[in-house]
Amino acid sequence: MKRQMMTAVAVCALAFAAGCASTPSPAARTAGTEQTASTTPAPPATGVKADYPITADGATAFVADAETKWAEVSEYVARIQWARATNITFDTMWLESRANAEATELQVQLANQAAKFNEVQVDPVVRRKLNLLRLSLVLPAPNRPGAADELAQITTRLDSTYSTGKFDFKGHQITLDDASLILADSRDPEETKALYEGWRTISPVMRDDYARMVEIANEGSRELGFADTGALWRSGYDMPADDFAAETDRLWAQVKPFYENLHCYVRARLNAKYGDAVQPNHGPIRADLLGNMWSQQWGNIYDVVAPASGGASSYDLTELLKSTDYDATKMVKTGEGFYVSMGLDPLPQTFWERSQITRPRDREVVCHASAWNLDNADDIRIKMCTNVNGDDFYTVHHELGHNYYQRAYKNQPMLFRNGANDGFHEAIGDFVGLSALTPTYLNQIGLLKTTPGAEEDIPFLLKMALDKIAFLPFGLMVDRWRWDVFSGETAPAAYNTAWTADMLQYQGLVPPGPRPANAFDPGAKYHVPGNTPYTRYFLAAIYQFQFQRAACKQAGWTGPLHRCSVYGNKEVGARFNAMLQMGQSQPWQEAMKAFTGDDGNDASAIADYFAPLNVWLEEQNRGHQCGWSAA
Ligand code: X8Z
Ligand code: ZN
Repeated sequence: MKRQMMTAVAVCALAFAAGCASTPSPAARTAGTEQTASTTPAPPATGVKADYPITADGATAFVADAETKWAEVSEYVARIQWARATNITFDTMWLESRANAEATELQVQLANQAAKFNEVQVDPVVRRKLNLLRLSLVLPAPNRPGAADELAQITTRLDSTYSTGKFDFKGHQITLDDASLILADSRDPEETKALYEGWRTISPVMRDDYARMVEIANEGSRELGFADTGALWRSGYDMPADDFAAETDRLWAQVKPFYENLHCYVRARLNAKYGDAVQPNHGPIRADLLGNMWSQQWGNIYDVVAPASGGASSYDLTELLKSTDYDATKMVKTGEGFYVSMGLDPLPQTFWERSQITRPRDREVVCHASAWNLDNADDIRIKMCTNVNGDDFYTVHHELGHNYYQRAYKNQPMLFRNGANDGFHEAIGDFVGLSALTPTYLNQIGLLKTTPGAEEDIPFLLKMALDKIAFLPFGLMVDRWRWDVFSGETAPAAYNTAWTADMLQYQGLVPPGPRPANAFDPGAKYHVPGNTPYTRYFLAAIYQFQFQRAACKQAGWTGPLHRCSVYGNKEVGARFNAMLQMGQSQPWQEAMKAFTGDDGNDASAIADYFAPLNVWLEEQNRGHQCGWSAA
């Protein structure tokens, strides 16, 4: 997703909206593919007036005009972005670059105009909007002719190169989704290595573009008063940028011992399966053995690491979905059903008419899942290449969380139509997913025949930890790498070695073999060429458990947190929706307090949820030398 303001648009798509925000549309049109040319608006002219008085009234007038203008432009740009993301061609790339450049120029202009009111005493709501205008860009262009165009061409090219990437595997050209499906199930280290290395052949071509993009965006960030683009990204959390970085360190220190326990246990089980030559029982883990292209979630290798005693886990969601009559659309309907059970409105008919739920066979698209709001109101959609499996069952709930958030805050003023922070936007659907993955819920919707007893707690928690705990260091390292790139600490020649070093330091992982001299492995992870800030997912991995703990308390649940499901609980739904409706109108700490009562970020909820597993892991690891050397 992209960055940006609160554009109409995608959460997880390039360009504007940063995580899932949206914008209002001025004319409340029923924008649709069926619109005729005569109703199609002309490209919006850029800019608002140049000469507002530098007074409180001037600030109010400027903000009002900026909101109207941004509503108009963001919808226009969102529709072009959707057209490119669902049909990548020379022409749609051309159009998107043009539209993105115009929108960036407008946002830079608005950010600079907002700064003129820095010394003026204004109403707090106006002050918040002025600040948001300054922070709204993910990649600002400098204010010189041609810069926004060059930047936009690079970002569209990077995103499209990633999305159309293919490589040779056993004599066939395969896509990322083909490769991911094989990697999830393969237990042949030669094959997993070939898939890991094969996918990374798509990205060396991106490296020079990426380096140039960093230069331009840094120039733009400095013009807006930030040290570099990383500093701009860290400034969007209602606290000083340095405090935010320190806060992520603090949270990581809280959860790291748990990750190290999981790492130690999984390494021993991989060693038992593959032997010392493939995976030694000391040091880092070989990244391709973990069932995911970036080793960011490890749930796909549950069968390899399942408790030796006590039998299999209570369920294999992929098997359940496949052996029942699930297809992609039924998975999305099921996800909608969860939100509706909490008292939220069904998705609009246009969602079903306009979403891309499966990969079209006749054209190139951006398959990385995203959720969009095209008109900043009700034109919400997902864009996925859904497969029938457990991973995509989770992703459907995740994406719908973005859409429900977007719709909930649609009545806020334009500049507040966004998540409380970008981590909130990512955490909404994940919170719902925590209930939707419980055996109790799967039994309620008929996927699971019986609800297992307490003997299945450890298998269930282990499976959840393979996804949720394994993700934490990855959620951190992507932007640690980018922060160093933007600050100049990591020069282009060191892009790949720095990435590999961060993998080792944070995740305790190594590639399956030496990387080639031209490797650009960060480019093989969507959010890098897609320019989606990633710390949001680290935050979401913490927030979703804070939401879960609070919701289960509201529901009167007194059992273990991991068995709690809020399915059907309209009281929790109403309180949750009240937080969603706040959008970005107040500092995120207020939204957190409103729903959870918590004062801020708190990793203790994740510890509560997984407490029984952590005890169990420590027993399993007794006598093992855990950890790895990052040197
Ligand atoms: O990008 C996503 C979502 C869209 S916002 C599918 N996620 C991250 C990823 O895939 O790397 C969700 C989990 C983390
Ligand atoms: Zn998301």
